[in-house]
Amino acid sequence: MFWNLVQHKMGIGRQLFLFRWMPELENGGSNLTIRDTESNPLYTIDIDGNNQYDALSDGLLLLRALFGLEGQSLTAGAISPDAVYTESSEIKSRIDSLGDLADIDGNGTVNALTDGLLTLRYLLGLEGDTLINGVIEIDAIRKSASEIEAHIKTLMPPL
Ligand SMILES: [Ca+2]
Ligand SMILES: [Ca+2]
Repeated sequence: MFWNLVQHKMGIGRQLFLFRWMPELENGGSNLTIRDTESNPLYTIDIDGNNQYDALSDGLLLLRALFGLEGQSLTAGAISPDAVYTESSEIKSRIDSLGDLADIDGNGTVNALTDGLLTLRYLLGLEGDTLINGVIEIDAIRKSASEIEAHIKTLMPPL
């Protein structure tokens, strides 16, 4: 079911089926913890800590975590051989620490089928319309591909 859903959203489907990862944030962005990536380079999307940004490890781990997967369901097949962080609890903690930075489209919530998919697509090398097609919410602050790309790049400092 999970992969059917992801494959659907990776295509051209328009239906927004949102998973609320942090329901306490639904009231808006005022209670988000603001983090400064430039002064704190620890906040990156190198989730498994192998000093590389990879779609099929880091991107997939982020997407799965945003879908609420835990334990083996979170990490199976998605940890690089040279990963520093291999336990699902460590992976989840690193993703949690991203906080509002993982809100790629800036709409105030962190969602799998928007923020998670945008990150995975970007790590897969997709850009422009292919990057954002079907996954930008109506209330997104960052709506254009260039804005989305710029935000994701702030989470990808040189390693
Ligand atoms: Ca990595
Ligand atoms: Ca968002």
